[in-house]
Amino acid sequence: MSTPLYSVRMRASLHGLHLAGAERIVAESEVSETTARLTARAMSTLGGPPDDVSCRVESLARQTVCYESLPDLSTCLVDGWQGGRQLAVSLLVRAGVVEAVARTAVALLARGAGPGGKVMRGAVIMDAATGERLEADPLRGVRVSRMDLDAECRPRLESLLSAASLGHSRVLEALVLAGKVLHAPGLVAELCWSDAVDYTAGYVADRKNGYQRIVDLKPTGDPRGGRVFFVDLTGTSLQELVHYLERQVVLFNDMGSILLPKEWTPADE
Ligand code: WAQ
Ligand code: MG
Repeated sequence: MSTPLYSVRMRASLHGLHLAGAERIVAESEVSETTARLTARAMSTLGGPPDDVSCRVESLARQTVCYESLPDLSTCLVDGWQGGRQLAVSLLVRAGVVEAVARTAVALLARGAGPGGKVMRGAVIMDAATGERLEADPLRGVRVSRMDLDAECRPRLESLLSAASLGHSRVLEALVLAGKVLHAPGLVAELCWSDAVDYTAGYVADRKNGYQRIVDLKPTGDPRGGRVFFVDLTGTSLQELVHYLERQVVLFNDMGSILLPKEWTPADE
């Protein structure tokens, strides 16, 4: 069991602008094929082809791997993105985020959280009680990395998601990312929606209620999106949190339930 695992990380850009990124953690025998697959994905990205693609392979010691389970996944059907944003605020408040802070975060992603309304490459870290932004670089934010499903769990999750009509790779990738984020020290909740113009869904995640998809969080055609990690750093530090998110290797060897979609109206509160 001492054979190393490999982290394979791809990023692609065009004229200096980020186009696509993806990563996997695989056994030695899978490295070549994974590299080829991620490169093919970079080359066929919407808005491409890129003028710069890098694919980095790095060995990881097995004893540093932390094995975890994925959270449950639920889906809330909402009537329009305004309703979706209202629901996101309610779910964040239930998770322990102060209401005014939750509203600030939604407004921040809506106008573009980077300098000048740009979309950030990574996530905002926000104090769940005060709304203070804690990430060191407001354009890059914090990038979550070094997480994946293990070889046995991946096909199981793929077939469950596709049976639930959630076979889009964004869902699986976001669930894995949120799964890691939820185990981070000091983490209270996460808010996310995509920056892809054709993808309006997002989610709120917290440890107790898991990954709660909200099918509509922005108007179609809107290129803005992002992630906010709400934190309470009592008992930990920003440095410890960021180190976990960027560096700790997490493999998921088990998953939660995939629940049936439910309608949500503001009266349900
Ligand atoms: N670490 C931190 N933040 C990231 C990362 C990362 N590895 N990757 C992306 N982000 C931030 C960045 O600001 C992006 O602009 C933003 O998140 C959105 O990224 O269940 O597709 O890859 O239907 O566009 C969620 C819903 C989809 C899926 C999320 O995000 C579902 C999505 P995207
Ligand atoms: Mg994107």
